[in-house]
Amino acid sequence: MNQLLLQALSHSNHSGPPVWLMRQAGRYMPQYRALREKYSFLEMVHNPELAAEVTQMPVDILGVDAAILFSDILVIPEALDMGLRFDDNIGPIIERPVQTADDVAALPKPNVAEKLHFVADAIKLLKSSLKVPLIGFCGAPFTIASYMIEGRSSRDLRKSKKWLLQDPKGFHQLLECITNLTIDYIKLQISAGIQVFQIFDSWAHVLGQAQFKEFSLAYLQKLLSVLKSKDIPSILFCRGSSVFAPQLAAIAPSAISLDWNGDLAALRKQIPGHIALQGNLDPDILCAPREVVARETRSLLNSMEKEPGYIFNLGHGVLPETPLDNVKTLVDVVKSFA
Ligand code: 1CP
Repeated sequence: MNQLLLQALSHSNHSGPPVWLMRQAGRYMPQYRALREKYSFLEMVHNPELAAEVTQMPVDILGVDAAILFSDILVIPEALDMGLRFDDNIGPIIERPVQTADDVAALPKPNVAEKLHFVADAIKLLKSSLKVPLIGFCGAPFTIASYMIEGRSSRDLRKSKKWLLQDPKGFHQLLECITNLTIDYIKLQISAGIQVFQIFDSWAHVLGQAQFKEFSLAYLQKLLSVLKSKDIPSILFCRGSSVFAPQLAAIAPSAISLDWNGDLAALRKQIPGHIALQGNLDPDILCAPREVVARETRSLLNSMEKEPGYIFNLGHGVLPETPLDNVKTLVDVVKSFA
């Protein structure tokens, strides 16, 4: 069993850093695209055998040090029967978004373990075959709320921000509802066998510091307390994590995953040493010529040399147009850095 990720999370890795990539299983991979010709994204997510096969793909093809469960953060609104679908051009669409506190009160109260049993089934299948740690995940309540309100991906989250400014109480009711379901979802993944858990707050960067504290951090803290009580190492990723790092450090996750805007070595000096760091290569670099990929990867590795709590990753997910060979180059460069 490859223990590098768990060692880095406990600051005891004295060889080269572990590497895995957000969105390491996805459309940039020809093997993934071949499966997608036969099945829709949601069919793959709902089918434990297919989800396990795709989770395993980057471990076999790239040689990464961790697998992340193939699923999506939006299974929570799906469990609320909000009419989730994925359009190849638009991305996720939620047919029946929530607009008022009354809409929140009218949401169903699903049994998460029943509705999302396919996630537990995929984890159980993977447990017997994987030779690297399996990362479970969920969306941060604020990020999930934003999709539930906007109905699809939106650059500025105007409706969500209008709501939280006009009716903070109603907005908190929505966040509470999502948080309670997510706690059940985290417990489901832990009992099925995940070893590490990452929380994605992909839209946190639209919030100011005080808004982040009130509408995101407070709920992230609730999710972290569940992970802590079960001794599962946690990684917090935000778009905006370079800016929110002091606030994130205050709720003490095992690791913070940094976006690419911050200088990782400089942030290392600011973030308390007991918190591991993950990141933060700009995903666009992976679309550059291969020598640029190798040079930038080495440069980041050199800046974090001898850091026992460092996990190599990107500052956000692999872009669909990324050449597979460039991703292989990145992983090879990290693996040859002793
Ligand atoms: O085949 C396809 O077209 C599907 C593309 C795809 C994939 C591969 C989507 C749709 N989701 C996923 C898998 C996924 N999503 C994983 C597991 C696989 C892996 O990482 O290797 C994870 C962890 C996620 C998490 C996720 N989904 C986030 C958080 C991370 C991030 O990218 O910020 C978000 C925001 C989503 C929503 C979502 N699902 C899919 C898309 C294209 C999006 C983003 C839409 C947007 O930008 O608003």
